[in-house]
Amino acid sequence: MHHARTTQLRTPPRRLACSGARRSGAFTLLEAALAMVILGVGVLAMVDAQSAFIQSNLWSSHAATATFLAGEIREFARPLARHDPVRGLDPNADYAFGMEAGEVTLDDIDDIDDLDGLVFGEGGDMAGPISALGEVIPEIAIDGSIVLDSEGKPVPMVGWTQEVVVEKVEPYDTSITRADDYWRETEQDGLPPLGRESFPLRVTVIVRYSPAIGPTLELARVSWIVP
Ligand SMILES: [Ca+2]
Ligand SMILES: [Ca+2]
Repeated sequence: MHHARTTQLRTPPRRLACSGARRSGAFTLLEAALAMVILGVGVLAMVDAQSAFIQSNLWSSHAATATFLAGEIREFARPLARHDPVRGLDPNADYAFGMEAGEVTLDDIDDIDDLDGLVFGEGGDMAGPISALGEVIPEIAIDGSIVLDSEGKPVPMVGWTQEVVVEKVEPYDTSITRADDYWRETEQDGLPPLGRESFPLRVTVIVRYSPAIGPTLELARVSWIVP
């Protein structure tokens, strides 16, 4: 578009330049002015592209962080049994998913259903985000050092949360979700009997980021089936 306009405007000076040297000087100035406008547009466009690059770079690094944080929960859950090793789906708690009585801290989590409904991170149920080893991931400064609070303790990674949802699913069709206390004593709808603790689980991790300014964003949602 700019190119076409430039050609059009440049045509008259060339024709008039033949009629006198005095005038050609003035038009050369006009041409210089036009060149500056075009250069100006070019530089503005470059500045714009630069900020778009920074924006998309920020987006991709945040998307990578979100995927990483979801993966850490997956690794954390990998060695755990589906249900409590001692109490199973606790009859004293109406066979509910979640942490058993007496389980309070991160270290007490010893089965996958303990994770149901938990949010790791600021404003959540527990400190976080957490790593595969069950440790709170610290905030890292630009120089690579761990950010410490006024008491010298590491500050958890700022702005990030990991929410976990655990659901019981049908082994013959994992798109069917069952209630936490569901089981089948006899064959139903062609499906064989199955004990309360014998169903696969679907674990979903939702990673969110709250920027300093603006609304909280969901940046990753990862699900897997524990057979
Ligand atoms: Ca437990
Ligand atoms: Ca449990």
